[in-house]
Amino acid sequence: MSIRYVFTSIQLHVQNVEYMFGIVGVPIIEVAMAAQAAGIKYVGMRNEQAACYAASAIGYLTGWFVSCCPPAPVSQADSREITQAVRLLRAAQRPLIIIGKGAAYARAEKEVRELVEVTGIPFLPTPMGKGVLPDDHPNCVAAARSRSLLQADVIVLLGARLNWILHFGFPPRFSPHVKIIQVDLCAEELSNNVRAASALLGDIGAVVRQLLETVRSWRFPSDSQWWLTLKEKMTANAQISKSLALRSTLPMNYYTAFHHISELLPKDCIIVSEGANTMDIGRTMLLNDLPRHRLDAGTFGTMGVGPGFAIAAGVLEQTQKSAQRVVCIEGDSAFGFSGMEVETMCRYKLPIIIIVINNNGIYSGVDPKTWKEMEKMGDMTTIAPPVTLLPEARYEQVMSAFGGRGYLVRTVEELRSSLQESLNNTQMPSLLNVLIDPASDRKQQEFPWLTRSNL
Ligand SMILES: Cc1ncc(C[n+]2csc(CCOP(=O)(O)OP(=O)(O)O)c2C)c(N)n1
Ligand SMILES: [Mg+2]
Repeated sequence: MSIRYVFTSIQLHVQNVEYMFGIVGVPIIEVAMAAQAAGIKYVGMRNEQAACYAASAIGYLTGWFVSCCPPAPVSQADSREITQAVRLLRAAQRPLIIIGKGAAYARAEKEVRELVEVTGIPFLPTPMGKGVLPDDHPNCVAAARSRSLLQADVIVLLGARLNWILHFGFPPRFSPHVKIIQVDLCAEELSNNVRAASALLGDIGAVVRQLLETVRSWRFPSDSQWWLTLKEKMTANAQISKSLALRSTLPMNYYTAFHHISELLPKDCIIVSEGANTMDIGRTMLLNDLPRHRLDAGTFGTMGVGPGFAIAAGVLEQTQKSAQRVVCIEGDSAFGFSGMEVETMCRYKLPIIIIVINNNGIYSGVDPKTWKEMEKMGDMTTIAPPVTLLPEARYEQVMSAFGGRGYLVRTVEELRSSLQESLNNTQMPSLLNVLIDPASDRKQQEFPWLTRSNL
């Protein structure tokens, strides 16, 4: 083993690196061995891409980013900007706080909760901002997302980027007159896409504390027209989701599957998710109670992140005394990107439950009978709709191939019993292959412009 490799791994150890994810081959094997000898946990993955996703998730979950540098100074915003922000906030008719992943990264949950509870302003979490405050917090207006974005006149943006997830901050999803109070640690993000009415550069926790000190006892009235509008919309949307969730026809739809999953999931489990409908609907139906307990395809909507994220979370959970399950909810297409990482999960006996929401395709698919009929028509490369995947593929057998528990699920009863069994089985990972209606869709969207196909 070369001196250089040993030196590298010892350096990593000195820099507090605890985990290394990778794939070895000559001449890298020695690096992994030296890392192990230096006390670093080496997790052998099946694909470098998944290894990178796992490493990034470890950083996010543990708060360990660049420990080779001295701790970064906690920066505060310019006090004149704070005064301006509070002036805007106090004049707002329809204020909204958007809690982004940056607030989770900054571990600012205490300060953000105080801001929400002192001011009484409604809040909306971004996908990975979910859980900074619990999704069932009375000020959470996620169930009236479109309405709150469209009509808010002043938005406090806490560590969230105005990218496609937030429709770039543009009309028709936002009011053209909306005033953004933007809090971010990253100077380049300020006024990105929409010019901030107040740009607060600094650590989210520290800046929110500044806002709290200046806003003092001002409170947005809970009997305002804004709150009434939002509550009305939330009730109406909740009723639509509920009626879809309670349908008992088979195959299940997305809402029914998620309703039963959400009833059984422990509040403190880490939820990982990717897919299109699977991720979007799951986001609204599966509640988060704790910060940094949801990992999903987030900013870039990149498929393939799920298993790597789940492995990182699983490795961390495995070291806890009361290890919680990591629940990885995958669309059937999304699962295909990094599916071989199931072997990694089984090799290390990680506490992971994969739930594949299987609709035979990307957004939708066809049933086995239609597929057979299409096959009779000729060459499938010219006939099969590009979104389709093999109907009723047996993804659960990928798990059983490596010694984990695989379940084929068609009914609500099977879903509930297999999930319960998987939650009780702390020895091995499991995979539930949940066959849903290939034509199941999202409930009607008020603004389908980013999810609508041009077909
Ligand atoms: C790396 C990458 N390739 C392709 C895509 C395009 N894409 C968007 S969502 C998606 C998969 C959606 O299907 P599925 O995971 O089965 O979820 P469903 O909508 O069917 O529930 C794909 C391939 C992407 N987002 N990322
Ligand atoms: Mg699918």
